[in-house]
Amino acid sequence: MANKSSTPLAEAPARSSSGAANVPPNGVVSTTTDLLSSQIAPDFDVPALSVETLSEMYRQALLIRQVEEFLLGAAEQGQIGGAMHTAIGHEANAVGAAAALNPDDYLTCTYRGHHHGLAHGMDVGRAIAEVLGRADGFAGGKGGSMHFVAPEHGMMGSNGIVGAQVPHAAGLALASQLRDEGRVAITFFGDGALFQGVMHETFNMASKWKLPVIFYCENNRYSEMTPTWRTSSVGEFYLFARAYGMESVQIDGNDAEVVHAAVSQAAARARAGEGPTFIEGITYRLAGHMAGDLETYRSADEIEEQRRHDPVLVLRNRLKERGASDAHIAAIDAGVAEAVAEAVAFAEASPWPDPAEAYTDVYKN
Ligand SMILES: Cc1ncc(C[n+]2csc(CCOP(=O)(O)OP(=O)(O)O)c2C)c(N)n1
Ligand SMILES: [Mg+2]
Repeated sequence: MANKSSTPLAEAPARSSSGAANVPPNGVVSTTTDLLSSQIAPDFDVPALSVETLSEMYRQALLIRQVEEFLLGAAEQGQIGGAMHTAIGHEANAVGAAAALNPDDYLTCTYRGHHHGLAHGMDVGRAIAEVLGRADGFAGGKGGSMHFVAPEHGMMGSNGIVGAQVPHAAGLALASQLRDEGRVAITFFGDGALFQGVMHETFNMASKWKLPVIFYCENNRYSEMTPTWRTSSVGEFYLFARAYGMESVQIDGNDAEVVHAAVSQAAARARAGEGPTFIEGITYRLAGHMAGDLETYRSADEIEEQRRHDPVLVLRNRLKERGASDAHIAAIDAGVAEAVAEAVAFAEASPWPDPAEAYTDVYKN
């Protein structure tokens, strides 16, 4: 059964019989902040991906990381209007899922969605331009970081309202089902979103109607500045879905190969008319909740510990284990650095939107 091909950067402590190394007083488990996602072993087979596929996933994860590091710096210099949330540390959830789906499958996600948009094929220069509020952005600079949208890539919208993108995905899945399109909808949300009522209405309806939708919880153990173990009555989030008669799994969300396997299975189930799957990807936010977060609510030691299972390094190590040469990896690194520099230059050269544009696309024409 358990067949995890993951090799973490360093040996992780074994899970205790109760499921976690340190269980807080209220007894919750996968919500604890000191759980390394490498401690989660999937109870399904994880097929080994080719070096070619792993290389592409590593390239994407590194590119996403470097784009977001640039954006954090730009935000600190006051170049970005509004709130900006990075997914530094979450990259494997995006690249593993995107590699398992078709380019025209539907996607919705949260305000923390740069990684999903980029993994789903959005142009890097235009994505950065959107965050910088420039005319070449995907929404002409009007959406910004929190409202990535690119229907031509199946990216139907990120959303600043916690949980709101989840019923949207069920609606897209219903449309696909009614039109017999064969398209799957995947929606990403955080652990904090699980306490919104609309999530549970959606789970019930999607399960009852066997909608082709994948509910993917990026459990980073924090809802803004609050550790989820302080607020959740349930320790293992994937169990919520079982109450709705839905398949659900808990996986290492920092291991793109495991994510790929879980999403592939969920997509096959959805396309076969067998309904939704809930995936709980255990991950960790290595940067603040948003640019400017002082991070007084967690210790530097906790973050350092979690860096041992940084998803970008997991992919790099996996490539080495599978025989990729140092030169091969160095060539990917150089290509990413060049691509990011080009994209940044494009975005920074993009003009500001014409002020008259402020009144267009506000309502449907
Ligand atoms: C309906 C609603 N309530 C509250 C907020 C404020 N808020 C923004 S992000 C956030 C935390 C969400 O945490 P989680 O779902 O775990 O996602 P994460 O930010 O960790 O990725 C909250 C409460 C909001 N945007 N929308
Ligand atoms: Mg969270």
